[in-house]
Amino acid sequence: YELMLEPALFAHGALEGSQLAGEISVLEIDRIAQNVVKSHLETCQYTAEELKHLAWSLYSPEEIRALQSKSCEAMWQQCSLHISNAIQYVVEFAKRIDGFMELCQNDQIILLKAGCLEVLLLRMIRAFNPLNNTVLFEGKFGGVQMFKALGCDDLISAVFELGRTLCRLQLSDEELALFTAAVLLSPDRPWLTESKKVQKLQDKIYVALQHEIQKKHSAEDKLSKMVSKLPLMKTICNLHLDKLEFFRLLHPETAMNFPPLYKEVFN
Ligand code: CLR
Repeated sequence: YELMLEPALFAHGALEGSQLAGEISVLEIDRIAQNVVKSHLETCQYTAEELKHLAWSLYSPEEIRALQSKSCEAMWQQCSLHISNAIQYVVEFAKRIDGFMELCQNDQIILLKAGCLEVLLLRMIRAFNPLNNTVLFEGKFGGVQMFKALGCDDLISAVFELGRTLCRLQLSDEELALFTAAVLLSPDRPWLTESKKVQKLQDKIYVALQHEIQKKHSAEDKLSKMVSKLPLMKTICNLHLDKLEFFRLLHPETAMNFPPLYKEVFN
């Protein structure tokens, strides 16, 4: 019940009357942008400041070797734990986006299940250093070799490739916040019962994103570049599901002990 209160408090009743049907006012765009950016900053796990400091701590070659010599099962267990932990923050992000909690619970779950890995991959750019091709893993930065024990070289190199291409877009936290919200609120996810409602929310977020980009760039240009990365993200999500399925066949015992949230999202 508590979670229903917040959006109610935010809604500007007076504003609605002044709006033409279907038209979004600048005030509403600003309100949406503010809500989404605030939700992102509150739930993004690391502040920009923290990440700037962490970028200096790289794994030593010995530490990389130690990670590489772990068993496949141990490394999967470790990675699934971190992914599951990061998903919890994405769930919290979704809950704080105005309108999300007003969707039926069925749709909330569908959107999170379908979108959380994509959001995670987008959020990764904050923890990705394109200068030396490294990503933050357990407090330090390391390259693809770190994940050798997983036996998923193609998946890992696709993730790093995505990291590099996304970093080239130089997204601000505001742009990242709005883009991840738009990805989460994708009306084309299978089995949605109220996709019209989701569509309306996503439309407004895209308008806000366009508005945000326009402050510095030509919006059409950057927005279309951002949207053009979505297919690669989908490919990575499917590749991850394939790898997980294969791992489950080889090591059913370990897979059974994966974190419940990871299992629920990717079952
Ligand atoms: C993404 C941004 C989050 C913090 C975070 C936590 C875990 C990280 C993830 C980020 C990026 C991708 C990551 C993951 C742990 C393992 C995973 C590095 C930085 C790599 C790509 C391995 C995936 C292995 C699968 C086969 C399970 O705010």
